[in-house]
Amino acid sequence: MTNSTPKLPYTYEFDKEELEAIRACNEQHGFAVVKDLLPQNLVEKLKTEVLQTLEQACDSRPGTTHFSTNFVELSPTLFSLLTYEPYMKIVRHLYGNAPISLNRSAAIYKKPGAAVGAWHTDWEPKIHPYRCNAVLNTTGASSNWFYLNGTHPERAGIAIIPDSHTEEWVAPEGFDFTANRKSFYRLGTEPKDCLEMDFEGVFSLYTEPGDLIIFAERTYHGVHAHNGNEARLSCALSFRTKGQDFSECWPLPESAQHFISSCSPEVKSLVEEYLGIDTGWVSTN
Ligand SMILES: O=C(O)CCC(=O)C(=O)O
Ligand SMILES: [Fe+2]
Repeated sequence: MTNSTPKLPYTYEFDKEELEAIRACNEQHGFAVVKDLLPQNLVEKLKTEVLQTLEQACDSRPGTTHFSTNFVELSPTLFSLLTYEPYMKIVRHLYGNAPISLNRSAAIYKKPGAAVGAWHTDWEPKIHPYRCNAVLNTTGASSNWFYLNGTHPERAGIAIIPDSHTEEWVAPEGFDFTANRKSFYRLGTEPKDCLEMDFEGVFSLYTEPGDLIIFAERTYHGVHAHNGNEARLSCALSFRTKGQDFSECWPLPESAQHFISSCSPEVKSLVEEYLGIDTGWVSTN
């Protein structure tokens, strides 16, 4: 784990009612943590649903990581957060209470023994040929992660670089960017995505199971190695403002079609522009 985690000169952990402070911190510093947002019963249900979704896909090898990229379509509890007001009022406030759409969702099952997850930004440019990440991660959507076992650098906890969420941000001292600024590498080494977890600017997060970690689309993040003894379970949602142009996009997948048409009128406006995801899709021009 990193020994150099500095104490930040500003508050980044908030109570769920501190809507404006949460928004302002994410805008200014590229991240914010909301303490104690989900009650234990929702955390337990989400854990069960992450396990149900990903455990059977897991092989017996230690240290592997498994992803779902349409978890909101599969998890009744993650879906129920779309009408969970303590959460949704934070989400709406992040977008200045403008009309918003569900952008994407995820779940991750990470086994003990997993190696460091390389530093990267989720943002990537739409330079042909590009894939769905370039479409869904250039919408201005902040990620909302629920680390259901909490976050700790000993147990595959996430680390971020505060203030790395702007186009103007320069790589950490002694590093340069890899292609398209996707990651960075230490000068004098091969230009490969950075796996170091202890250099100046790294901020390792510590959270409890009901906490929410918000970070901006461009914020650089890396994941510590998993030296704990239970699988790390996490899930995420993201939202974007409505009315964006998706003329270059995959056809609405059947699972997303089914998901949208099965939604109650209460969440219609949040899901009517949902695109689902087709991880095999490639841009045509
Ligand atoms: O494993 C994590 O916590 C982070 C995953 C991540 O950064 C991603 O899916 O883009
Ligand atoms: Fe990421």
